[in-house]
Amino acid sequence: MPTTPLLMGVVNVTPDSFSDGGRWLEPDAAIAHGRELVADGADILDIGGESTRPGATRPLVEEELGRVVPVITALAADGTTVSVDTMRAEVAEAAVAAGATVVNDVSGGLADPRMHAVVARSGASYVAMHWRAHADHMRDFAVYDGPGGVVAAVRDELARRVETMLAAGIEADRIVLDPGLGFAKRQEHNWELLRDLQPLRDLGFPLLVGASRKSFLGRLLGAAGSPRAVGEREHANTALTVLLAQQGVWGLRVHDVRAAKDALRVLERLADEGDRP
Ligand code: PMM
Repeated sequence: MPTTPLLMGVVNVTPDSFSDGGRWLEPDAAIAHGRELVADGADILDIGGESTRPGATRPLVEEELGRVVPVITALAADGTTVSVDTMRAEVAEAAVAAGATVVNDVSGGLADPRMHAVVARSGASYVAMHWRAHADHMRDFAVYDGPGGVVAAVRDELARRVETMLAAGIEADRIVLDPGLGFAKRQEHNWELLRDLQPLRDLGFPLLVGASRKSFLGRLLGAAGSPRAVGEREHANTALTVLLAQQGVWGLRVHDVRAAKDALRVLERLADEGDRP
């Protein structure tokens, strides 16, 4: 049985995230929500101040800083492991100064040329996700026509990101990779990646996967043309939690930590054979 994945609980301090936009925009609400997720079993809290929903426009850097820094400061002061979900080096730097120890960059460094240098200096762990373009035009980049399709393309593009990270001085043991479900991916691309994560694992880095509440699950569960509502996709995510845990992923980025934790507890109990006669 592989080791149990870490659960990264999502705290979106945004007005417009697809999954929970606006619910935790006030710092106190976001902090309280983060504490709830820790009580539910989150190992890491991922604090984000920019929505990456398809078509989203970017906040000003000052807005993003104003959203995430107070929340990170409070949650890190609790002793919780905090990750900042940002594509901006300036925000990553401020977040680490406020107590974050993980930088989760959905662009893998492509959105901000200073990111890798800042992460290298910071000593933080670095989650580099597969990404091709900002949310307002990422749909145009969801084309994977080469040999090996989406799986080979994601593997090769992440491998190139790793080279630039290492060259910038981010040590290998600080790097985590993420296939970037839903980012410049059509429905079928997400399923192909979930079906075949092994080539990404073969790159030799821990994997984080974020499937929670994403539209490919809504499309699967809904009727033609009307995806299942965001809050009603949890059982499907639980199925993926089990699948991905059994494949030995390092971490799962989830909104409903309690549901994911319950699934992991079942797997852990099954792996504990102490009750065999
Ligand atoms: N997905 C979202 C945001 N940040 N970070 C990583 N590493 N992986 C993801 O899949 C990912 C992410 C979008 O989801 P949200 O709007 O619910 O936060």
